[in-house]
Amino acid sequence: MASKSKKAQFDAVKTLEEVESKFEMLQILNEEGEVVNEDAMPEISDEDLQELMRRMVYTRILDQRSISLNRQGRLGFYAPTAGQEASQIASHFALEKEDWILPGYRDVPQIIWHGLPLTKAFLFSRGHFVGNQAPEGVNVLSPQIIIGAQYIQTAGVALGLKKRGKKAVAVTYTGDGGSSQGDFYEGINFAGAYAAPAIFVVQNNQFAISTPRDKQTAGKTIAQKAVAAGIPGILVDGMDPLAVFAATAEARKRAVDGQGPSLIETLCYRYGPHTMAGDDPTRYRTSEMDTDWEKKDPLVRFRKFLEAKGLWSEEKENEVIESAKEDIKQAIKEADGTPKQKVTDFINNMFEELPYNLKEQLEIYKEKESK
Ligand SMILES: Cc1ncc(C[n+]2csc(CCOP(=O)(O)OP(=O)(O)O)c2C)c(N)n1
Ligand SMILES: [Mg+2]
Repeated sequence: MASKSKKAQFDAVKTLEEVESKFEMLQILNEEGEVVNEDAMPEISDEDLQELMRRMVYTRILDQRSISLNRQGRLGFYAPTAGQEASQIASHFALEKEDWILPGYRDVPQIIWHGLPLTKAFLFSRGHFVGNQAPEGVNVLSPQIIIGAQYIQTAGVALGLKKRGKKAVAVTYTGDGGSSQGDFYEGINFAGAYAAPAIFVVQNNQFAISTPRDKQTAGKTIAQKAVAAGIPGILVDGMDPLAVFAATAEARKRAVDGQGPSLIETLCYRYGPHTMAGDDPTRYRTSEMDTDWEKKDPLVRFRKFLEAKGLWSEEKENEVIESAKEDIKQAIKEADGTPKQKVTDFINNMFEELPYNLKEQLEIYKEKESK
């Protein structure tokens, strides 16, 4: 049948354009350390501002030391964090002790600031089972290596918190690459459907190893993926500690008030390689790109902001650097002194109730280790 020349009653392309245009990036502190969005300024005391800076400086030193310890063969798996301090530390700073963190492999700093001893972080890097045992009351899971898997686990943890009537949230992190996984969509969708108190953070550092962000999705932003799950999503300047803090604090408030989960995309950059296992970023990134992003550095802009308020000084910064170095020295010594793991430790640590085949292997290794 010939179609009548009727005016379209709908315009799906326009709908998409309208939705995408809403996802503007939230920035509070610009690259010069000036407040450019007074209305969005979070409530945060001078002491907390200083503490946030202290943690970011400490974490930058931890990253530098971890890289050199890895090169000396004294650490194993390590995924560098420099450039992502605002994304990681300022989001964590908006949380409370009773919240649960489900990190990815690059998110070791957040679980350290949540209470995981540095020694255990080093043991995790060495693949030692003690590194996967968080002390009682430290609500963290081990860093997830399977990309995106922590998103589904977070929906479950958040639902558990809700069923127990806890005023706490489950917070998880993945990367731009992780947002392409089925687990990502399943996690945010399920949490949305059950109004589970979760915060889903995507640290968009624009590369999944060497794969650029524009190969992950046709979407203009990753934040907009929240719309399909019926949950709030926000794109944040991931180099701006105040914007990341404000967005996370808001998301947490909504979650504990019973309003369900949120998705936060933090636009950031990792200065180093993907991991210390040998990738070469110069093969997939230009030095111009590196320099442009280093100008946005979260520590530089926060330092300027704090100095203008009389809240930071070179002296303060040096104290933090020295104390970080001292802590790291002690922790690596302690890690060195930890008894080598035995195969039986490894097996015993995997299940509460061992399956029959592992029970058999356990006996074999008990016998071997007794000699
Ligand atoms: C399910 C799964 N597929 C592939 C890998 C291999 N892998 C390790 S890291 C990575 C890239 C992830 O990139 P992104 O999510 O952007 O996080 P980033 O490393 O940039 O922080 C891939 C593909 C994996 N660990 N798990
Ligand atoms: Mg990435």
